[in-house]
Amino acid sequence: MANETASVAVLGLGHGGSRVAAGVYEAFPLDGFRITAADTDQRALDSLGLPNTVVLGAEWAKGQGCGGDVKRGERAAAGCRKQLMEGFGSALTIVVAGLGGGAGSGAASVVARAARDAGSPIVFLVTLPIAMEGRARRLQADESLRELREAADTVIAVASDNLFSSLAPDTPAPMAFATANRVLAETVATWGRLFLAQPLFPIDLAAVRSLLAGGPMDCRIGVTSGSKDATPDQLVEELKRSPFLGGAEGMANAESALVGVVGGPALSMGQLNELMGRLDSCFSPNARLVKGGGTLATIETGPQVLVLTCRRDLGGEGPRQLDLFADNPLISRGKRGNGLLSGVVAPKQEEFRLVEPSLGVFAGSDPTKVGQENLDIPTFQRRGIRIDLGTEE
Ligand SMILES: Nc1nc2c(ncn2[C@@H]2O[C@H](COP(=O)(O)OP(=O)(O)OP(=O)(O)O)[C@@H](O)[C@H]2O)c(=O)[nH]1
Ligand SMILES: [Mg+2]
Repeated sequence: MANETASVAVLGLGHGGSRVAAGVYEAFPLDGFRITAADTDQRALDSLGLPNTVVLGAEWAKGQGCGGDVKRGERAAAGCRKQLMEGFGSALTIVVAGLGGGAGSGAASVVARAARDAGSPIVFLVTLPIAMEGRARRLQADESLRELREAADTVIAVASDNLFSSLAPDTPAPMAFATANRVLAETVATWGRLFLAQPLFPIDLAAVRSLLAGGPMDCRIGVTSGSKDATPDQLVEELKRSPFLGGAEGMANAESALVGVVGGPALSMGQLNELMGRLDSCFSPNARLVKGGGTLATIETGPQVLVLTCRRDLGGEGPRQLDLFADNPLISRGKRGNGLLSGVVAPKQEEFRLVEPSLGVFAGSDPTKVGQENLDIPTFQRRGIRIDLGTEE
């Protein structure tokens, strides 16, 4: 964790992400956050009242949205890489975007690759569309998420459905999004504060990454607003009502979780201990908890709690069964015959994609050369041998 002289960069991408960034700016003005919003849509950006905005692809996107075209979003962001990277010197960059559209999704992958190349600490907090936005949008968001996870290792994806299922059906639509934006802004702010705080016990990105490792995770977030004089029990009750969390069940079902508490300078070890004890009891004894706690001089409210729960995402259907033998004429199955393995469905081993010649762990070491050949590069790559995977004529 950094100290109070450090800053945290918040970067909102696309319309949804920018609105969350604006929410952080409005609600947490003193926190040492460096807040920027970037979108191709100039009017949407102008309506936010943020001092730092980046109009992506201004020369050719003409200040318009991308109409859900991720490639346009990517192209627009690629031309503004420098501006998007301006906060990379901070202790942490937190990127927020709603996946499923064009600008935010496209820009997120550009920013992820830029941060990876620069070695900058970065967290992505992204939302997945609500079911009623349609299957096409959801599939597009899934694809954007897959790409993002390839380029970045700290990606927290929360399902907007979790939020909307916790609201009354007669909640007006604008209020529903306003609630989402408020909760996401509080999450970003508490997350940033945890990284800026004087640690009572520290939390770092490696610990967060360890929660997200091991396959796609179904993540939920819960946050409290820091009401003054709230008792530990009241804070836990407030946390359970946090709309993205899924209530007490959301915590009880978690396989692992981050539990962070950040308070003002008066927060004592005793208070922290009591609060952590109450929070512990919300989780299964088998859940792996990563904890952090600290204080920040700028906090005048009561302690704020942030919880990120993780559970392996089985896509709601359990592990998918793949037919290993579908295209193998030597093995008959189903109506094709009565072979020994007839009807067998077995899991399929993923195939490694062939990559550019790579030095792998030998990168940066002195090459072992014989003549012109670098023996640190695998032979099949060095000699350009094509491996017959049985997929080409
Ligand atoms: N939290 C939040 N999510 C939003 C909001 N508006 C849209 N979303 C979600 O974010 C997803 C992407 O929408 P936008 O952010 O409007 O899209 P964009 O990135 O601006 O992309 P284009 O408009 O296609 O250029 C949507 O499918 C919604 O699920 C909002 O105000 N708040
Ligand atoms: Mg837009």
